[in-house]
Amino acid sequence: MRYAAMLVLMVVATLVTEVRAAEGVVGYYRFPTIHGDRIVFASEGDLWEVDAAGGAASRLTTHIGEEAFAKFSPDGRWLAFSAEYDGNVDAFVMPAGGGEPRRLTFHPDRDEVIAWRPDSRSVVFRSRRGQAHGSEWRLYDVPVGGGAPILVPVGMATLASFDDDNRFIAFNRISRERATWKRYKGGTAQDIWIGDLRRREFAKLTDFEGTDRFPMWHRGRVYFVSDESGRLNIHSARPDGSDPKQHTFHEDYDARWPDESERADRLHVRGRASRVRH
Ligand SMILES: [Ca+2]
Ligand SMILES: [Ca+2]
Repeated sequence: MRYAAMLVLMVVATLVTEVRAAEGVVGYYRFPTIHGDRIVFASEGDLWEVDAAGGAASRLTTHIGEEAFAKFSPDGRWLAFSAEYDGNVDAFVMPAGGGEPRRLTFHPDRDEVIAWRPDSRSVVFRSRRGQAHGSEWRLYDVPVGGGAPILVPVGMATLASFDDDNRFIAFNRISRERATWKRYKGGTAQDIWIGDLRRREFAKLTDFEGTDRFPMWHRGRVYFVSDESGRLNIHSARPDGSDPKQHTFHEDYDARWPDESERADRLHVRGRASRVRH
């Protein structure tokens, strides 16, 4: 498992180099999502697709509005993302291979795509709609076919991932992933929470005083990034907090905005593509 994770991190570094060489320009590549051999990422205000092995990237969107936060559905059929097409950020979905985006949210607050439910039937996005304080995000489900968003009843929540049975959620209550502060240990340092959606029971997975964020549920473990080593690296633990492990050991750059995908029996984890200097 450890070697698979490190291998894919290396592949992404190669990918960035090859994309740069193919276009003859230096890019800024953010918010990657992976499914099987396919990676979609954001750059130049559009979404791009590239093979996980590297090569030239293809532009999936061309609208003047910015697209970001793309997430492949677990079955690989769909690509959900957030875009500024109609005056503010809303959630959209389109076929994974490209096609006409279909709008899923219509609220004047930002609606940022965070995850999919395991059955690929609904998109989970975060929004501050209806909140008195601007820093309090909530999670909402919206059916892939469209419909009224439904609050995910876990209280304050930002980044999230669901187990394969759709019973448990791993999530952050606080959003600080855009901040560039290093080794922050103040009052808004992020921890991972585990929620049992059936029994409505919640507990902290992590208690490190620094940053633990981007939970990714995978085969009975919860993976996340933590700066416990001084840099943001990939860690994991069982849902009860036992058997903690560190999987990557980057010392120069943080692993940011990771994503995971199932392929055969391997876990794919990658760092933020833009961590490569440009
Ligand atoms: Ca665009
Ligand atoms: Ca909106």
